[in-house]
Amino acid sequence: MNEKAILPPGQFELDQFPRFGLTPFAYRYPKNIDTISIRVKGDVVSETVLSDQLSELERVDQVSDFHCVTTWSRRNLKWSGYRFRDVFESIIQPQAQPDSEAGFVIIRGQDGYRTSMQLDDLLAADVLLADQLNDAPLSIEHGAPMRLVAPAHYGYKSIKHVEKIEFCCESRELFPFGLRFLIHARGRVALEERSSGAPAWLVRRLYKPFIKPTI
Ligand SMILES: Nc1nc2c(c(=O)[nH]1)N[C@H]1C(S)=C(S)[C@@H](COP(=O)(O)O)O[C@H]1N2
Ligand SMILES: [Mo]
Repeated sequence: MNEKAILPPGQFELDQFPRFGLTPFAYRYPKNIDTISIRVKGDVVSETVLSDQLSELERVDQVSDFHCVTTWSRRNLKWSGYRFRDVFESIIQPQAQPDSEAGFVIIRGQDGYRTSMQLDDLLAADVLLADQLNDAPLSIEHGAPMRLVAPAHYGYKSIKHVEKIEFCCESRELFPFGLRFLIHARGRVALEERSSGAPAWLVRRLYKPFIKPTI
């Protein structure tokens, strides 16, 4: 992924890594950045809080590229944290016991921003719950105390300041009807799943005027 000189379709390389958020969220900062506390809820047998047990898992360092749907990419970010798959298998499955049908997962940040991912996609080896970026503790700008990193998906799936993970047996719409086209249920970068409904080229063009003011 990182060695390749070519970026995914429709992306251009940025020489910085800005904090980015949709306007309602961009200036909302998390209340708690000192302790990790992520509630696992939804279609589970018992609600569980992820916190100190995470540090018993294998720490994983990973260099990956980050792709915002508005078309900028930042290459070679060095993340450190825990594989979502390890968190799922070692803590979530035994403790929370999600329903075996719960393949739709809603992840929410302390600022209220949320997204959904398919459990299958979250279990990919490169999906992390990260607490470090470029050898330093994650800053508030980039998602302290812990964020999701899903490099194969557009940035809007990589929730910062994660506070809740909800397992659901049924999928749900998270955006109001008129804004739904802005996101895609899976959001895979390689397939240019930028939007639901609108063609990728149109979405790229729509975002163009917003790139400068938002980075
Ligand atoms: N909690 C939260 N997570 C979020 C967002 C947000 O506004 N709030 N924005 C998303 C979008 S659209 C992108 S591109 C990335 C940007 O990550 P960065 O701010 O670390 O660059 O965060 C994603 N995760
Ligand atoms: Mo984004």
